[in-house]
Amino acid sequence: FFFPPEDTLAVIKPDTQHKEEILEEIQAQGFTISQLKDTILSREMAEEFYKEHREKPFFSQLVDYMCRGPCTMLVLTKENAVQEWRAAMGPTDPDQARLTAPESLRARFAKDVLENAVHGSSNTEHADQKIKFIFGDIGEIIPDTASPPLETE
Ligand code: DGI
Repeated sequence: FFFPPEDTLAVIKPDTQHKEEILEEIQAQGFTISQLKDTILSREMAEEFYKEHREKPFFSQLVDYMCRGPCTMLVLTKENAVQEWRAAMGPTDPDQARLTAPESLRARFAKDVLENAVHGSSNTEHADQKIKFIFGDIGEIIPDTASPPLETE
């Protein structure tokens, strides 16, 4: 069988002292980094990004954290990328992650349940939506104006 590769959105959140180790783990686990950029989210963008959590008591803290400094935004590509990246991150709360998934990124690098170092889409629909939101339509063809004109003989 051929399983087409899948995309997920991964975010290395602000203030992580472990960006290099996280990028190494991404490579070690065989994800292809299809897109990468460092971005400081505006408040409005952070609110939109986490709009599913608007009613949660921690929403404003979450938004403060997400726009405190640069995020590294990544599109990771692999067979079953959404689930595999969720597994690589481990549970939301690092106390739980250290018990149930001690090798996971959150067990190793999260500070607490809020400042938990990494984000990953929870399903393919969210992945497509958030990738568009952060990177725009990546299927779009950008004309290469630096190319020499075609020979027309
Ligand atoms: O998909 P996850 O990031 O694992 O978890 P989520 O979608 O339920 O929550 C999104 C983020 O909101 C999470 O990465 C950190 C924050 N958060 C989740 N649950 C709590 C929380 N922050 C606080 N302070 N307390 C929580 O219980």
